[in-house]
Amino acid sequence: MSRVAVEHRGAYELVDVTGDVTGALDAAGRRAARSPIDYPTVGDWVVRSTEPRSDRRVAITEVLDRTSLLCRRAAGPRTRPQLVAANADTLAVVTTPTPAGSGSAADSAASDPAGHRIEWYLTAAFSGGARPVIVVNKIDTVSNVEHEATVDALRRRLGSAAADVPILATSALDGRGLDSLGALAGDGATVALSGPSGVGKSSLVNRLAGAEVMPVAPLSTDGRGRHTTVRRQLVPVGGPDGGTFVDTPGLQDLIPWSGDPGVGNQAGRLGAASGLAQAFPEITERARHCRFADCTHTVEPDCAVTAAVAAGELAAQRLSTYLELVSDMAGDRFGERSSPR
Ligand SMILES: Nc1nc2c(ncn2[C@@H]2O[C@H](COP(=O)(O)OP(=O)(O)OP(=O)(O)O)[C@@H](O)[C@H]2O)c(=O)[nH]1
Ligand SMILES: [Mg+2]
Ligand SMILES: [Zn+2]
Repeated sequence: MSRVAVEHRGAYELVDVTGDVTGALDAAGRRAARSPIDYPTVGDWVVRSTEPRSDRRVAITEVLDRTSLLCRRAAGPRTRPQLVAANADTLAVVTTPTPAGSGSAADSAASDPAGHRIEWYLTAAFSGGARPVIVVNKIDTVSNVEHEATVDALRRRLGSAAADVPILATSALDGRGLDSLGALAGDGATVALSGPSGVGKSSLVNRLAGAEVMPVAPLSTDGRGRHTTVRRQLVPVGGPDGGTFVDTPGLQDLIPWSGDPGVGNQAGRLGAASGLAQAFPEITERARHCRFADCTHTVEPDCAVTAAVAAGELAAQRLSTYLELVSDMAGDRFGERSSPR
């Protein structure tokens, strides 16, 4: 069995016991592919030919069923999925702490200056069958009080979902919290890291691997990341537990893919509805009691969700975050919904 470590245009760097080879999907696989989801991606387990073809690539003859698929909506006007990683057990959403005095902690902790929103990542993880974990990195840059305030603000912001989302605090500089992060990849598990540019994803991976596997670069003068990592890459970490990390390029935005990720569990297929239900349990549970099955929780009468906000049982901010996410997933931001004329 081989695993896809790096993806190039039409070719894949594969790792297995015999070492590294480059592979390409065979003609039958290409013919059968209906969408980007049907192509191999980083983290996939594949079956390959032993002998290289004339172009010195081996043929990938089969992509094994995935246990999870992290998938985002590609930026731009066309509705298309973009794969982040396959078979990740955990999605580590990396963020940084909020120094005191930099605005309202409750708002800024969950959305960093680049505007990235933790709830989007959580929904993508849950939709695709990976367990989300939040990693607050660079805790060496703030006081303990500030770092605890960041974690508290995150928990408050995540509402009922907070119970299902562990929050780790790390420093790739002084090594704090790295054992907990490394432990997520114990027993041969795979942990994908995602988040905005410059939060220290590659620095964390390098620390865990004990080598400069991934390039790292300082922030630009305005404090933003420089998009140093340009490709997704599998990074095996040594140690008794084995385990694998997937480093990924920093994202402006991760909008969960609303289509079928093609993965499931005993309860059935996963996907956007299941992801939203896990990321916003207190909203989706109430929504079952709305008068209209297709209630948008905005203007409808007998809406159990807006009633909960009015009664002070549900934070208005939580509902507006949910509605914004649903609208992003529907592609409203790209003007895809045809407006009635
Ligand atoms: N003080 C401090 N600096 C850190 C820490 N982790 C990373 N950095 C610094 O932050 C900068 C960006 O780190 P990277 O690891 O390149 O960030 P990244 O998330 O991989 O960024 P992209 O690849 O652009 O997505 C570098 O200057 C790192 O040295 C940390 O825990 N503490
Ligand atoms: Mg990086
Ligand atoms: Zn409603």
